[in-house]
Amino acid sequence: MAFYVGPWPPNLPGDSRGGFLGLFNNPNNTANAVFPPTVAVEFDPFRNDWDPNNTVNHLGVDVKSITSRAYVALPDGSFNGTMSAWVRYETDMSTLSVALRFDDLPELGLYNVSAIVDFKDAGLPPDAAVGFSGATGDFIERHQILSWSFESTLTSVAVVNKTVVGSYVVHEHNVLLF
Ligand SMILES: [Ca+2]
Repeated sequence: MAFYVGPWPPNLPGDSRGGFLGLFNNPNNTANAVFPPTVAVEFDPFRNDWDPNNTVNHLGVDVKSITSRAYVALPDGSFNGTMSAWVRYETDMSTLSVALRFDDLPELGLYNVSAIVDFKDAGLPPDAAVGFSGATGDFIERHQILSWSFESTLTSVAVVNKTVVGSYVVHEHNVLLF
């Protein structure tokens, strides 16, 4: 699953099923003509061809591509139980940083990844959508967003739907995002 920032209003890119998380077009499909600019933080428990080859589970920052610009490898089997994640964007440094804690496996400590991301260069419009999206496919997982919050120093943030009953079926994968 992924937390993302993308165009508003959000729509489903063509051929973005499976491991493309419903966020990125399959770049191998020549029928795709529209590539919505999207920046995402992926919590990925399934290794596809485009994923890092030294790990299965990883936490990645994706910028207009399903291939992560930066990632951190996570232990096998760690995407289980309750987790907490913090996503932060520092405008001055154009840096997107993510911290992930496995609440049920505290001995693992914190995992961090960060990447230089310029939202304007990424093509994101001034009005952007923020939310969650998940993969589809033959392997079933259950992701539950137990709680999340969003803060911005901008004055014009419209909360369209603050009720999140996040239980979409796609491994037990409970995430608290702050
Ligand atoms: Ca994947």
